[in-house]
Amino acid sequence: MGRLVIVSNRVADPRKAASGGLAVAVGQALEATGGLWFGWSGKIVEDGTPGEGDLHLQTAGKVQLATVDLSREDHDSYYLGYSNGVLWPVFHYRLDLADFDAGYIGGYRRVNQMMAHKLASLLRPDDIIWVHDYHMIPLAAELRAMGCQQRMGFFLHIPLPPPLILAAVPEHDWLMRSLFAYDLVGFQSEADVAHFSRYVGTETGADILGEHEFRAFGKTLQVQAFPIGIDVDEFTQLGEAPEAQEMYTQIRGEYSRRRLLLGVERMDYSKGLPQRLKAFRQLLQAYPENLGSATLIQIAAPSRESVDAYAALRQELESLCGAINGNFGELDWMPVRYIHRNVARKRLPGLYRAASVALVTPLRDGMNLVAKEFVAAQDPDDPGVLVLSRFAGAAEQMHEALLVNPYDTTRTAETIQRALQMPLEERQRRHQALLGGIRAHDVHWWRKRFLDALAAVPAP
Ligand code: ADQ
Repeated sequence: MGRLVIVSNRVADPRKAASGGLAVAVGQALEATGGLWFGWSGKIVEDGTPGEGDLHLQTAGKVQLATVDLSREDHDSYYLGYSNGVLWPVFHYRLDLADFDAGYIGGYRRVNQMMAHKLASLLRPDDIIWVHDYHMIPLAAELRAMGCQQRMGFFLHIPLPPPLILAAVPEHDWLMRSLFAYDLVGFQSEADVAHFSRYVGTETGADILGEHEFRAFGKTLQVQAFPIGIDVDEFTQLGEAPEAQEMYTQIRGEYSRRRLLLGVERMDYSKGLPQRLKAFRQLLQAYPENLGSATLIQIAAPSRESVDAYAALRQELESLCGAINGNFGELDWMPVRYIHRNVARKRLPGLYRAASVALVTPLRDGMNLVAKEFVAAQDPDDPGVLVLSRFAGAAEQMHEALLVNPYDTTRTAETIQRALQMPLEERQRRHQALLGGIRAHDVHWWRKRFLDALAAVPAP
């Protein structure tokens, strides 16, 4: 097989711990095989010329890192504007939060063109190119326009919404047509594949050749669900290291007389944080035996703070936490501990293990790796319970979690109560089944399945 070339918006040194699902999964994939990782350097050149940026090359172990700087104008229109102001909200079904500024698309196209141009100069004829996520949808089309004939695959880490929601993006037909420049397109869930199939069936008149094969614009495209996993062994080892053990001992000590509930994510409106806090408030109201005991540690790492919708979310969350603590708290018990910071990855397993219940309740999520990490970190003899939103891609696989509709506050609170009271034998049984699933479908399985499927695509 040829060299693996990964393209994603952000590039991270795979030898260093990263936060963010994509960085974690892709870093591990590349470290295993070696190859080239290409993307934005993270640097913004204030007075840079749009459509231009310096290319930086660096070696990190077996991996070559190639990154490009962005001008301020490109960053604002391509990254903040089109990627995070249009595609992210629409793909998470939030048309109300989309900012359809007609100026953004120019930057999105320009940056994809520039990226394609820089990448083309580094490519070898037998490279296998694997492009990640919504920032880079048109990259293959740009590379093809320059004559690149390598095998190209695309994986979307976020959901693909139903056709009528997708159609709200003014450039939806251009975006979806761009996907046909790839040989293989992967989605997180079967629901996403079904949305794709319905979209191309109704909007483009594509021929549906088989469950996974579509023909349109003179091109045949393979499409499949490849649910992403975590590196279970790595995460288990991380849990045995001193940082995680210390975290576990400290939290268990602090909460020895209490029941701990835990939420961990980037601060993002897709993660259902206000709804979760309302369900927790309902739990305290409806089941007063939890007063003085149930404590929610909510970690929400800062994310995309210069996008307006994120600042509003932060305010809403802070006010909800303040109100819950004010109304229910005692001198010796605060129901919510809200932390607007990253937790060091090495400490995370200890925190997960100390919790009786994890609340993973996004309104929409491509997959959600926190759900899988929580399961991997548990003590099999005395495991915690996972409360999982049915709207996370992970819900298609993790049937033994307690599935909830996060918009339904009353029943979510009921389910949290059930989780807190679940007998040991049931917890063990559910945990064992969940762990078996995430082990069988881990990140190595995901990578191999995608790359095998890409290699198997018939030559044009
Ligand atoms: P994200 O939206 O970032 O990923 P997720 O899948 O949960 O969501 O991955 C988050 C990762 O970052 C996890 O590894 C987690 O441990 C870490 N993390 C989150 N908050 C943290 C914090 N406060 N401190 C430290 N670490 C933190 C996108 C999609 C998801 C999809 C992934 C992978 O939105 O649906 O599962 O990509 O494809």
